[in-house]
Amino acid sequence: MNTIKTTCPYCGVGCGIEATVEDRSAHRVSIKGDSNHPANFGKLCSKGATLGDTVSLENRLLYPSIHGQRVNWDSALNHVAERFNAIIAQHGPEAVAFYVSGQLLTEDYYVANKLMKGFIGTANIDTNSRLCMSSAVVGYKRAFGADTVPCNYEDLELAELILLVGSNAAWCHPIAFQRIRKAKENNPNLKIVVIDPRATASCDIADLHLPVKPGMDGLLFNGILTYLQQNSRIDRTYVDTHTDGFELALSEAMTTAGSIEQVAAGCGLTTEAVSTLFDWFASTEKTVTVYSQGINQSSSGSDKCNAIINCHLATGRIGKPGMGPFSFTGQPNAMGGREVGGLANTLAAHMDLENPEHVDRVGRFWGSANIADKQGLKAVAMFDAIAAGQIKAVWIMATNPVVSMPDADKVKRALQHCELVVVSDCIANTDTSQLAHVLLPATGWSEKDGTVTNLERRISRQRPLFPASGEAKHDWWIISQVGQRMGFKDAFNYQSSADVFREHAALSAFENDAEHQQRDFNLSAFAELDGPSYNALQPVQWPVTNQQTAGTARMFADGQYFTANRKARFIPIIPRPPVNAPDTDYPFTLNTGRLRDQWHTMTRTSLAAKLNAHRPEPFVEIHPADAERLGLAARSLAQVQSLWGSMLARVELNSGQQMGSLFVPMHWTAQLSSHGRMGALVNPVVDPQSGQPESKQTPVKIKAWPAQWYATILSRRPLQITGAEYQVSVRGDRYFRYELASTERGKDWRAWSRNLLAAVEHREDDHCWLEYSDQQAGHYRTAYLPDHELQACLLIGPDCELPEPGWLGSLFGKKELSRAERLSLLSGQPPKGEADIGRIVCSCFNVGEKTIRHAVQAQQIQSVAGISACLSAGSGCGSCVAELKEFLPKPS
Ligand SMILES: Nc1nc2c(c(=O)[nH]1)N[C@H]1C(S)=C(S)[C@@H](COP(=O)(O)OP(=O)(O)OC[C@H]3O[C@@H](n4cnc5c(=O)[nH]c(N)nc54)[C@H](O)[C@@H]3O)O[C@H]1N2
Ligand SMILES: Nc1nc2c(c(=O)[nH]1)N[C@H]1C(S)=C(S)[C@@H](COP(=O)(O)OP(=O)(O)OC[C@H]3O[C@@H](n4cnc5c(=O)[nH]c(N)nc54)[C@H](O)[C@@H]3O)O[C@H]1N2
Ligand code: SF4
Ligand SMILES: [Mo]
Repeated sequence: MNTIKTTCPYCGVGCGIEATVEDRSAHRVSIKGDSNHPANFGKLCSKGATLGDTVSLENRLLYPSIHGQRVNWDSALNHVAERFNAIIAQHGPEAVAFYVSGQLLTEDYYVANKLMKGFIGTANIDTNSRLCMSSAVVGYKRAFGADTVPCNYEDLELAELILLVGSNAAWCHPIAFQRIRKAKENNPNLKIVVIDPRATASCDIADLHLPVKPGMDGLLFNGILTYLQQNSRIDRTYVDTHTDGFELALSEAMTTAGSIEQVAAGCGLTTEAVSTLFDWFASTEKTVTVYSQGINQSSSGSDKCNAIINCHLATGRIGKPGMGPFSFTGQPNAMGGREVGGLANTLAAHMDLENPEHVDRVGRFWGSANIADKQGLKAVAMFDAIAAGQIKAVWIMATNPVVSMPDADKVKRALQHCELVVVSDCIANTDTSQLAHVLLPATGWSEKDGTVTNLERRISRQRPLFPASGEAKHDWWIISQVGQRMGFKDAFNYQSSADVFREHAALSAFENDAEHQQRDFNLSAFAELDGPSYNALQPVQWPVTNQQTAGTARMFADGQYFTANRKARFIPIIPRPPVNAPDTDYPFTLNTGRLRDQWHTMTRTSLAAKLNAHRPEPFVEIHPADAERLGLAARSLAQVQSLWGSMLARVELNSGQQMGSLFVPMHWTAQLSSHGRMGALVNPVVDPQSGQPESKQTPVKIKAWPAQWYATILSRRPLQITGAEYQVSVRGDRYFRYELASTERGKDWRAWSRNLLAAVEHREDDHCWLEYSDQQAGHYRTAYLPDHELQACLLIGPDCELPEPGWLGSLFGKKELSRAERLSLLSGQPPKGEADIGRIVCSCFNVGEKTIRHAVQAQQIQSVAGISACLSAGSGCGSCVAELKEFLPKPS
């Protein structure tokens, strides 16, 4: 057996993995955490732990195609190169664009950026990181003169106060969160504050939760700065020695924030909560402020980042153990993308397009006289330009903009009318690939070979477990081939990912010394790395230089920044609310974000039945009082609508939601749901500095959707469903699940269900079918069991009160159903004495909510440890621990 060390391809925590290939041809691999990797020391969350379930050939894109016709690589690459060249010849380089992703490896990303900015000669290359951390980049660059993340995971463990601002790390950065949880267990003095409009799983370890009014964090941090000044907590020596611009930033903060009462009122918080936060911040030297999409995805995201950084500079709490402003990036290689200059407004190796010296330097290094010297179009503007016909060719790599962009219906229309759409993906059917003229199959995680940088600047290797599937090729190879065929032969003559990495490292070191105004990003130690050393590369934090070969754990220890005078800059902040406030037509604020067990547009995580069990369907969370006022029942379907688009989702009541706010997960696509693609609703307004969209605060309205019937279908084989407006499909363990509903009246259910199954070959004999029908009440249930083995069951009713399919699903694991099981089948309830496990909470051990509730009650369990001891739940990856707490008796 072959054990390979690699890195998880999901979140920015960047956990190390030990993968043991059990069967190469069957793509069978067992996954465990790498106990030596400094990001996770052996731990993995639910997504990382189930990677083995996502590496099959199911739904893989395996061959290149043009207009739906399979072609060989030569034809596909020539076609792309010729069409790009023809459009450039006719309309100029500004008529073409790349839209890339923080899920490319650094090597892929480097080559894409080099081709567009260095040789095609325009900066029209932008990335999904625009939607993710472009505001954080602006924040760091404005303050430090470079996009430098100062902190590391150890700082989380050394801190005495951690603010989680707009970060649901419990679900989105689970292993980093578990390190915080552990640190808190080890150090009772460590306080955790969660600043988030809704109560999230991260509140589980919080000493204080501030349910801030959506979008008002800038005011809160201006309030902190004001309080620090008023209570003589400013570190004057640090401010005078290492910073510029304090007075102006302070006076702006004082003018806009006012008293604690005024801050509390503006932020929708109690005075008590705000003064506790201010007091803790002022009195705790070792403070880390973690911030993520609740800050970045805002029309004033850049300013919010600087409002946070201002507070750290004012107290000198940066560059020292246990403190600092810590932006948590999301994607596995968002950081690598920043390093290669993948954003339309940056240049390679942390250099700037607007700096002629930098442009000249990169041009000389690449040997190109045609390098872009001004910013390209940022994501939203780029798709607008496609819609307007100014951009005529776009190449989309490793991202799914038809789902994830704001105003996603407009993005879809733009691509429908674009002259040339090229899509590189490892998955065949995505909402974006449906609109491609040319499809290029990329290798997937288990086949890729290269590097990623995690959120603490740590570079780790991704190593291949299997050879490429079908005709899939590495992204860097595909781009290089197109580059060569466009006429740039020498510049793209790479033979391996090591070749690319070496060049990337060499560029970072090129003229990077005191004489040339030193830059933060420097991999001089790797500028001559040979193949074997690249293969053996150990996780290391940049800068990694010839002087400092072990890398750099923490930045700014010496108080020297990357501005011209080496001082950090305060930025004066005038807090702004979201651009579009709720009004009488659209009275709710729509918040969007992530779930524990899904990754973005679900192209990969939806392949793992275990991950689908946690939250199988798109939903909208609403405060129970709002739901009652609007007549929205739990589990019923509601229509959520904005000025831009609409969606349907199950109503979930949650008192952790603010009144006037709704939350929907960002994950569902048109591949998996008829009406769950939330991007269609999202306001495309952007931050003027960063171009990042305001994805968390779209004004919407919500109303009941008048469904006449609901249905749940479980089938051993996938079905082609027709005749239901609302549809969601879910991959289960050994079965496929469909949730359906319609506003049309019921039909001849028997004919309809037999017709559905007819497509997947079945025996007509009546004795294979169980059936229950109550026409008057609108109930119909049927099951198809040739030879007593369950093949499908359909439960149809007039309302949403259908049984949760937990127990039904388990029947697909049985060769033959017992008489008792057949008798209970149509009730959807297990026979007496057998427990229904209910919705899965712990995906590692497949423990459902009913089991947990029952055990807690029967055995009077008082702690999560008690649940784990009894059911194992929570003792695997630990991602469900916060949820397990909800089953414990509430302290009276
Ligand atoms: N399971 C899972 N993990 C992931 C991902 C995934 O798809 N699934 N994606 C990865 C990626 S790319 C990213 S960028 C990260 C994102 O990680 P996070 O930023 O932690 O995730 P989100 O759920 O997008 O948003 C975080 C929180 O911001 C809150 N919020 C909304 N509006 C406001 C506001 O006005 N103020 C404040 N303070 N908070 C607000 C939301 O309620 C939400 O709980 O996750 C990464 N990790
Ligand atoms: N409303 C709202 N919208 C959001 C967000 C939000 O919180 N709310 N979050 C935003 C953020 S932070 C992000 S990061 C984006 C994410 O949004 P997307 O980037 O659109 O989402 P993914 O599903 O990760 O898309 C990645 C695609 O690349 C493919 N892929 C995976 N690996 C490879 C590879 O190695 N090579 C190639 N060529 N393809 C590959 C996958 O199959 C998938 O189709 O969404 C943004 N959109
Ligand atoms: S926390 Fe989970 S998703 Fe993130 S890198 Fe680690 S195992 Fe992967
Ligand atoms: Mo992201």
